[in-house]
Amino acid sequence: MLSGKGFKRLITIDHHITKEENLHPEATGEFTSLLNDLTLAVRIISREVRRAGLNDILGWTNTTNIHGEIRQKLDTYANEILKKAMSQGGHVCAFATEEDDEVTIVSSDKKSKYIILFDPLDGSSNINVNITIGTIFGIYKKLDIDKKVCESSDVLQRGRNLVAAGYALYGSSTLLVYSTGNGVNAFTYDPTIGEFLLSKSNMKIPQFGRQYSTNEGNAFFWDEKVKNFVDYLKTPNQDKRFPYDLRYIGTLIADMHRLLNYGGIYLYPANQKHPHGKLRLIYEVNPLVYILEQSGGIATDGKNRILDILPQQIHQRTPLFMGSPEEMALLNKFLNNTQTHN
Ligand code: AFP
Repeated sequence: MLSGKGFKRLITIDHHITKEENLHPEATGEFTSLLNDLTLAVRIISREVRRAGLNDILGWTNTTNIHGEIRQKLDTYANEILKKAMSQGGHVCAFATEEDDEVTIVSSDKKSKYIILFDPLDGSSNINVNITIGTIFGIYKKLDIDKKVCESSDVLQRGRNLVAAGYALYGSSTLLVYSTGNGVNAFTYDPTIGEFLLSKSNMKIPQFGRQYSTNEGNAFFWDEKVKNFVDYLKTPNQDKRFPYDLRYIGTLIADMHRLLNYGGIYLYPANQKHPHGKLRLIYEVNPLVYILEQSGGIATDGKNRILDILPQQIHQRTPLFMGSPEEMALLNKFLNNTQTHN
């Protein structure tokens, strides 16, 4: 039985969103309403994920997405729910999702000033085996709010222009983590009352950790500097932190959430199989990196800050290195050849 001690104060996500919007005197309430629509979609997806084995929603559809991956039924379901929820309030002018080939223009009303990008269900390969999956979202404003229709430049903005981002994790409980640029807060879903309650406020990534996270099955195809860096993490030295533990779930959000809590480093470098990296920049990587930076972490593609990259197309991929300040500084030494390991 939950004692209630875990929740310092009973703050619902709706209350928190309203409180944050009130920090901006010019706010109209539209953003609050937008986030409320989003959390409604997350509640519905969470319900279906929890019942997935019971109501024939597990398994594959007969279709593939733009990436050539066979769609899971739950992927398609989550995509449809999010699109429905995000289209109904009149605040969204366009959205792009991992599952759709093209951008969808939702409204050409001047009032509709937000652009939403989402990965409806990250970690598809884990769906059928009951391992944590999640939803990622990022929200931008139209570059020129006086213009009616969104243009491709509105959708393809740098991650640093995000006005909010977050993720829902369908794990041992459903957790929603989000930021509007004022720190990172996590809310745990209580299904008996249908509310997300604040469970961690102002989350900060540790300065360093002792875990690395990567698909090491690709190591053969990595650049020598990256191989060298990972070998270094795995080798004991005078520093008790070494050797590092390997932790890899294969659901980016789950790996990122562990990183946020325990520190260390996550890497998905470019390799010969994926010369431009595997992870999708605008709806997968940017929102997570926005959260990570808000918590004090650092993320690059090996050269550039992720949030400074100007996307050229919606399904663009990127290499990704993200983590605590100390591991990222160490990685840079290896990438710049100022440290090696033999
Ligand atoms: P989707 O399931 O949304 O397509 O994303 C999967 C993913 O992008 C990410 O969630 C994983 O961490 C990563 O791929 C796993 O890739 P590997 O299977 O190559 O390790």
